[in-house]
Amino acid sequence: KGFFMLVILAAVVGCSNKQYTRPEVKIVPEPAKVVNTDGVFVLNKKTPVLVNEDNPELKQIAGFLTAHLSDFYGLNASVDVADSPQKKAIFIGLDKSLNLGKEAYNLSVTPKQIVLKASAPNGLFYGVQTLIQLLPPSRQQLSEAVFPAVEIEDTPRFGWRGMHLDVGRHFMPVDFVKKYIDYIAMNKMNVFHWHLTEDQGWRIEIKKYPKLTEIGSKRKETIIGHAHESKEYDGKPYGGFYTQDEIKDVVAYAKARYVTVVPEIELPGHALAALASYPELGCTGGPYEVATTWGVFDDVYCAGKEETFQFLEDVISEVMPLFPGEYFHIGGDECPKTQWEKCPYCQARMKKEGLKNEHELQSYFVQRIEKFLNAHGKKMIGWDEILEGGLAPNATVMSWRGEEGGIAAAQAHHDAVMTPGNYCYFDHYQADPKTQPLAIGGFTPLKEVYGYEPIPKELSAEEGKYILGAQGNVWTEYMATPERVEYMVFPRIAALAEVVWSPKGSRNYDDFMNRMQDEVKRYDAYGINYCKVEFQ
Ligand code: TNX
Repeated sequence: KGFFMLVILAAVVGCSNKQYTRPEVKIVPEPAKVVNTDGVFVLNKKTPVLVNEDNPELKQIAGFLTAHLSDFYGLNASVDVADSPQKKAIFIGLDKSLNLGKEAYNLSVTPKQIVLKASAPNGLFYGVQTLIQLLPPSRQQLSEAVFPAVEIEDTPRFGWRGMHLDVGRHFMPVDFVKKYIDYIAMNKMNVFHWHLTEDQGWRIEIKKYPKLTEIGSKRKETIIGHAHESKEYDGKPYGGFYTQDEIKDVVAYAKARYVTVVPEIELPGHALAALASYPELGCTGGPYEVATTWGVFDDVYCAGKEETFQFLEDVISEVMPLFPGEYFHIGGDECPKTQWEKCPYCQARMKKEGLKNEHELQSYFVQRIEKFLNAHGKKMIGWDEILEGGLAPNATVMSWRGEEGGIAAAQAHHDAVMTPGNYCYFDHYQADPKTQPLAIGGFTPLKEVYGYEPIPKELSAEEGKYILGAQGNVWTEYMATPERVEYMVFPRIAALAEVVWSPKGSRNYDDFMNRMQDEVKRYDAYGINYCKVEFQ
């Protein structure tokens, strides 16, 4: 009988200690090392978030966590300063002596406390992204939030984890560009490649050349449907551009989320909007019109005239200071040589410089621009056509026509970023076209993206080091709205994030899809318009 009483007593004591089920750890992208341990850490209304230095950057990082706690669960945690981890607190500590990589972090969640440490703020920011993913994926009012106990040591596989956005074909408002940066950051990606100029629109204010936006940012109408099967236009004028103040605002927003913005000013091709604004920059002198259809156009910057280079150097001089990152993208893709072949200025230039063909003329063009960029402390990056006719001495190659460009670059000991169409083009269909909104073509479902390996097997271990990483490209010919961009980007961005972040050996599609079940709930909570075909 006495024994029976004891059991009851024990049960009563036990019950007064609330029981928590340990949530499953489901992080995307999968961290480098995860050890599941027993128990949970319970955050309540009194749990503080501590940072170990009284500085705005650390407080801002902690602020991303407290903002999530309040936005998702109505829990208002305070941010305070403390030298060392405390019981019943979340501690975010910058510790240079740890000697971790800049983007690496260690996270320990025990029933007693949470300790996040990194050698640089970047790592702490990614640790916070992980902490957010340990919490319930849906919005709900809570008095307590439960974290599963876990030990995580995490570091990215690649340094260039990029997403591109073409705002030339369709302009995307500043508010959406910021959301896009949020999406990049929450996937632990770190480069936003902003494609700012196109045949169909020039989207960045240049004070010295006001016509670029007065004329070049507007087109008289837009083609409906596929260019090759439709000549029907919507009859509506279309336009938009970013002021330099807006650009600065976006760049600062990205910086706070550890995203570097790489601007792209296209040359020598995809330049009709610029030529429509300043016709003297073309071989024939125009007149030209901002393009109203998609494709590749014969009229490009004249490579013979000095004023072309003066113009581009002036433009670049205004753009460079707006973007503190080290890379400047000069395009370089799809430049037909038809006008150059007929142009007396271009032919005279070729003769004077001893250039054998128009590919060498393009190479001359790009190398001149590279010299200018390098002299101003910038590294040049361009699409893989810049390999043709001789690669500029310090150039980084963005390999889009398959992997060949990246392979050639790495073998020549040049850096490369991999963006092959078959895996990284998010303008392709992701499911049966019959069930999908109109897209440019191609077929790149989620699983295909997930299966991508950025280091081509053709490369030796030494050459493989020149592969900086990979990037998803989002060309917007058939994406007229932010909602459509979201649809094409999600969930494929998550697959690519894992490709560039997680260790090669840990990749497992079924496991990824299991973790994605929570991630898509988060998409719902954020109101992201993602493609649901794989989640029904
Ligand atoms: C080729 S990818 C282009 C873009 C188009 C895209 C459509 C690249 C460097 N150039 O101008 O939008 O195909 O997929």
